[in-house]
Amino acid sequence: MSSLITNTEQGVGFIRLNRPGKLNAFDRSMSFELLDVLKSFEKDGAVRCIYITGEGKGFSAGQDLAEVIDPDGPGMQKILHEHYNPIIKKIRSIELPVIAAVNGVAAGAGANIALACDIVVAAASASFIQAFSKIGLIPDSGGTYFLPRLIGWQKASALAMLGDKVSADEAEKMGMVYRSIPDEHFESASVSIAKKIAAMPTRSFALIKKALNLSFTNTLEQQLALEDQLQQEAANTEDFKEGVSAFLGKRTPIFTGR
Ligand code: T3D
Repeated sequence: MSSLITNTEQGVGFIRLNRPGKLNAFDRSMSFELLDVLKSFEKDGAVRCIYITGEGKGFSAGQDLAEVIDPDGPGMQKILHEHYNPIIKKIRSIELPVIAAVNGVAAGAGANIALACDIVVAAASASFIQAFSKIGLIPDSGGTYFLPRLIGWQKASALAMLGDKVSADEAEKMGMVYRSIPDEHFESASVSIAKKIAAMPTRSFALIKKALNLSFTNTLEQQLALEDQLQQEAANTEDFKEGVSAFLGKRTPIFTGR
């Protein structure tokens, strides 16, 4: 059985992590499948937004701990080098918006894969746990990078050390996620965000990602120069022409992603 369920609809590439009996914990096979499907959506001109969620009651419980102790398993070094680091780098560099729809618990690398996404929404009953310290590890999969940027040094430090469970509502309040959504509307509301984004100017999202990826390390001078360069690219897109023309013509724009 595949560890992912995927489909495309209305410009959205859907990815459902599919190991529900293990709360969608990542093993080597699921990690490679996720990387492959991200790459294939990247090349598929019809996909203009990627939506990642979990099958069953969890989003993902992070690394499959049974695989870690398996003497025939990949071992710690390969797990980071070959699984999580390439996934995180792909999510940040892919020229498409990636939405994490966190439907349930997100722990360890499962939490940090979600936090690497461009927009993170969570069902009200979902939670986030930097579970690493409980088993003597440190937050990986970009946890030590994204957490302090999202919620500040102090909260990042405390959550990384204590491994507290953070509810979706708390996560929204501290800026870890964009929005906590009541469970009963979660799937429809999160899918409708994805479909809305898929009908918007896709190239500008790619350029926004590039700018944000560098905004915490660039100086103001460098960031202004980068905005200058990226804005020229945005202004050369068909979607920019369409956006301005629709505004002036008092009509709804039809963006094509070009
Ligand atoms: O080499 C390296 O390891 C480096 C990479 C590190 C990356 C990481 O992600 S390290 C962190 C790994 N994740 C964890 O430590 C979290 C472990 N899971 C939990 O703490 C709890 O499951 C949760 C708090 C996430 C949820 O608790 P609860 O009570 O809702 O569910 P549960 O009963 O604990 O889990 C349900 C089933 O999923 C259960 O199986 P069973 O007993 O019904 O057959 C449980 O064993 C399984 N499961 C949950 N998490 C994992 C897992 N199986 C394997 N690996 C898991 N991570």
